[in-house]
Amino acid sequence: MGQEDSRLRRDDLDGTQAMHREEDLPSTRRDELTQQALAYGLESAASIRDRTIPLFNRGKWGWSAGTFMGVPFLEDMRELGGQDVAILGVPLDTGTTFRAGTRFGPQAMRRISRLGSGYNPSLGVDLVESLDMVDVGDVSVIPANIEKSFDQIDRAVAYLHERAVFPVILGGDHSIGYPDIRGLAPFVDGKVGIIHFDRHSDLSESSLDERMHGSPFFHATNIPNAPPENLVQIGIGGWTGSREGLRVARERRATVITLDDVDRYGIDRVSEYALEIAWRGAKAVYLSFDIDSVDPAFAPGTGTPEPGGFLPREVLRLIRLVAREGLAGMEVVEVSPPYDVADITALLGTRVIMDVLGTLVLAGKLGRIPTKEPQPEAGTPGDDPGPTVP
Ligand SMILES: [Mn+2]
Repeated sequence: MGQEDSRLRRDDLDGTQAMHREEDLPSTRRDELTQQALAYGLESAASIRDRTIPLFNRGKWGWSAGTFMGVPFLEDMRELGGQDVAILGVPLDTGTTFRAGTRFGPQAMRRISRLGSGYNPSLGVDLVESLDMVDVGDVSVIPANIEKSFDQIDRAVAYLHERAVFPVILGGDHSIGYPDIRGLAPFVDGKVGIIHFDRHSDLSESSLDERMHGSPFFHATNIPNAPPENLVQIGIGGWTGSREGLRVARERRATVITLDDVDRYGIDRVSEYALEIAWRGAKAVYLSFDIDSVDPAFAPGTGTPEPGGFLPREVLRLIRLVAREGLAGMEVVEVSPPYDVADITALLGTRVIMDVLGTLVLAGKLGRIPTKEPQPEAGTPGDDPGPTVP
């Protein structure tokens, strides 16, 4: 405890020692892992300066929740092709204007999706038998730059379409709707219709000077083969919508169906009308599902809750009805786990996905309905029709 012991010299600091040791530390293994991630995760969009960032994130930050429904993780993206469905996470909340948190949406939906077997007794469909599904992990988004993130998302989604695998996109805030459609449109030989569930029309050109989560459909419907006449929005209403969005909808002749319209005309008629609008002269239809279309009593885990939304039973029925004509892809956006209660919002998001997939299978639009080899055995208990109830 002498006077000289209390002298503090820069050379004696742990920090200084670490600086010197760092020079001698090899980076061999890290470099190998980076190269492997680039090989498996593919090259990023041209706008990304750091070329060590792969297009599909292969592990760094995130990716710890297991895969969606426990399906295999496709680590090497060069092997994509021939599968029916690819689950793609887009952990972005840079587009939120107020309450952030949707970057945790993909991992929350993946985690709670394991509550379920893949079989649904009311649809009578077994996704495990009917679909070859892989989880391809997350897009490497650039949180500080939404336009670079759009470039990454567009490129990743385009890669899935190029390989003809049905994309299920786990958002993410709704800004990703624009690059999701930008990645799809070049692969459709004709017009793309959009069926959009939301309390908000998301048709503003910008928010806070940028393209944010209130603007995906303004920019998506600027894509030449995604015209606004084929955009149908279902569930709009409440006090968080933007006036500009309705002006744009009027000017561009998009179709806005409020929740009061749904009450007035009923689920069945609304679904038929939505299909008619989206499919008019179109070759493909994309489904964009904002979880805030559901009442916040059932979906509190979202950034812009708006009371008076759909009941889960209503929205699941509507979703099944609009999916039966086939889809070119889907997204579930705005699940924000920091605001969630007992995972119910994330769970509902997974159920929207599973109901759509089950419907596509039953409609013969995706995968297959497997049948057993016929078993020629007379008088099996299965032939017994059971007691008749008078
Ligand atoms: Mn919304």
